[in-house]
Amino acid sequence: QPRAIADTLQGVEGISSELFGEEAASVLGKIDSLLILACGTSYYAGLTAKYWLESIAKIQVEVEIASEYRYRDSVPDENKLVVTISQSGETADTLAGLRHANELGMLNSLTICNVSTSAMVRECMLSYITRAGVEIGVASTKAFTTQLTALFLLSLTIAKIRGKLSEKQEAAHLKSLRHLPVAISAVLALEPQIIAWAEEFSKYDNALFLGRGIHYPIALEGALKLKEISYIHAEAYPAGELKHGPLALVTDKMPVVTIAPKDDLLEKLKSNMQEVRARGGQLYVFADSDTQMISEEGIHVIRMPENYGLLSPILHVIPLQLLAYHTALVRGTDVDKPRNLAKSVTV
Ligand code: F1P
Repeated sequence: QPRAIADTLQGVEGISSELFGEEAASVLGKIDSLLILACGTSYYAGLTAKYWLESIAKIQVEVEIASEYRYRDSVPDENKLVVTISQSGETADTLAGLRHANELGMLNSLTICNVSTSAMVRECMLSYITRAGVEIGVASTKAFTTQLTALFLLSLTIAKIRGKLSEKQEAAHLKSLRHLPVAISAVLALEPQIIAWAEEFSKYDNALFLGRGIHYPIALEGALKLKEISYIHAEAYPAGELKHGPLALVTDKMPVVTIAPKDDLLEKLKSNMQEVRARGGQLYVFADSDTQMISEEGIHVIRMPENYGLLSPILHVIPLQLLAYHTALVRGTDVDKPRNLAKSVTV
């Protein structure tokens, strides 16, 4: 993943619309909202990007599951940018969503895609090609982190066009982006601790994943990875939703993976964690290095090497991918070719 991200950032000297193609200056200059369409892991990349686009570029964003979008008559808006996200660029549902938006009159389109020769790139006006390389496994991993990298660049680009990005902010964001490969290498060094968790984790039949804010989509992705390759039933919730239903599932047989970076939502998240502990649920917490955590039985903590601010989701997803991977290895499932799934869903 460090190399895939470094490759995806190759040639990025500064933030400029040209990163997205020749016509990008005119297209990105006239848009006033975005509609993101994608499936599976790519959809979760879109949900994460919504936070960046809103907070950095101050622009309105809708994120839709592509397989559902085409069955709606959404209100056409010619100043909307339709953004598709796809590893393969051939996913039938995402292509159908794009065509549906085009038919409704929304013609400005951009794709974040890993395959430059794909249908998605041909059909979209603008593109950013991620350089994740070939993904052997069906379950997306480096495709996801490179998509997030490209979506962060898109957020910065739209922010700059809209006059919402100072030179100082641009330089600071670029510095953080360029440091990502090193930061990810440090996260990968957590693997022995995750292997130890996977031994325990593999004995469960169900798992919950909790996150808040920008880390909620990362919780969704962590649950999806676990489902896809270890076949453990996993669901993700924004932690505040626990008390609206899922808390009924929490017993000492329910592990609860919690993404707990040190941010403004941490105190609220801690009270959600107490609700879990009070029902006997085992907490598996990914905290930041300086997060204050109570040390008690039933709370397992792995600390991330550094707090990564706005780009923290890119780091926090890596241990979740590793947890799914090692849990699957312990359970003896095929991590590259999960049953019933295809790498590219073209029908
Ligand atoms: C979307 C997706 C992947 C998933 C699997 C099935 O593909 O849902 O996220 O891992 O491969 O398809 P894509 O549009 O990103 O190629």
